[in-house]
Amino acid sequence: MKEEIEKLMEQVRNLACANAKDVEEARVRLLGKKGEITKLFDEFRTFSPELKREFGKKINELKQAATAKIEALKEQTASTAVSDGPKEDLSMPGTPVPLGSRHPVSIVRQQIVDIFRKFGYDVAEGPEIEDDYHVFEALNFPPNHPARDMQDTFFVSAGHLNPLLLRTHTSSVQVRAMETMKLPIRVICPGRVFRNEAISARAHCIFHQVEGLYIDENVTFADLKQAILLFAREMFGPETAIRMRPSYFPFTEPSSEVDVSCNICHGKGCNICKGTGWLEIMGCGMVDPNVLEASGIDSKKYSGFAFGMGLERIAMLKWQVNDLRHYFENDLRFLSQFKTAIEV
Ligand code: 2NM
Repeated sequence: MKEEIEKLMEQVRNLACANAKDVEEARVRLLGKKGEITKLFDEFRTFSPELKREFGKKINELKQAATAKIEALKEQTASTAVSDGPKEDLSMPGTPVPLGSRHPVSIVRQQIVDIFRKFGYDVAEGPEIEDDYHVFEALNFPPNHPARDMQDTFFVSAGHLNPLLLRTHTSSVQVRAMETMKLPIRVICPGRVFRNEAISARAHCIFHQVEGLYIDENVTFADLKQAILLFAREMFGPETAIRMRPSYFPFTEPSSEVDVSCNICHGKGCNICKGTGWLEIMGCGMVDPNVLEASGIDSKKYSGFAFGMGLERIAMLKWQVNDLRHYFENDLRFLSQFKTAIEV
């Protein structure tokens, strides 16, 4: 009995366990119903009073030591309870996380915003759900203009004096800028716009614009032309030329379309510029005095120019994308081609 107790005491002292499962196994082996210490107690019970006196203290010490050791080991291994599988190999290479890429429309927007920031423009954003006043009324759209029709605009709530609708251009943000900003105003407004169009390779019901507005005393068409030329050279390269063609917008007078020289064929004519040597990139004009006055700006004292461009269109020209729908389909075969354009 003596050797047995000492042998088990030695085992208890040297007991070491890597995890909770090993601790439980040790507990069962020593103190379980058929455990070695339990068996010793069974034998002990059959002893004569003298023998009991001889071994009682030792056997109790053994039980206490074993119980304490098991408790201590349980605590130690509590956090390893789940790691009874193979241990983590910290020298293994990490799980690769594929790098995402920026959307081509975001890349183009960032470029345009950066250029105009450099020219001293602020950036403003506004609500996509707008009211008729900020999208049409304040921008000199006549009451029966086709854009105000259900055919062309998505209405959120119609049949109302000032219905809510999805903005068809970001000019509404510029109206809000004219209402609230101190003059002179230099602002560009990037954002998503909505038009009730059948979706095709060349049209979509959602697209993105950047519009710009500059209002101060004595702003002329020459300032407009210079601002656009500087922008075009920053955006499309220092050799870029611009051409302006007369046009019409309700909010500007005079109005113009802007073309840039085709930097694929350098004016010789190719299939991108359809043989003309020119690519249309934006519309612009001098802000109509009615628009200034509607927002409380004195049109005798102040004048301004404004311009607007479609980002999908510019991205199409930049990367020769032939179908607008690619921008909205989230097909990684398309999107992952713009990986190299990540600059941050
Ligand atoms: C364009 C073309 C021409 C424009 C006008 C205004 C405002 F609010 F000042 F009247 N914002 N944007 C404008 C002018 C937009 O986009 C093709």
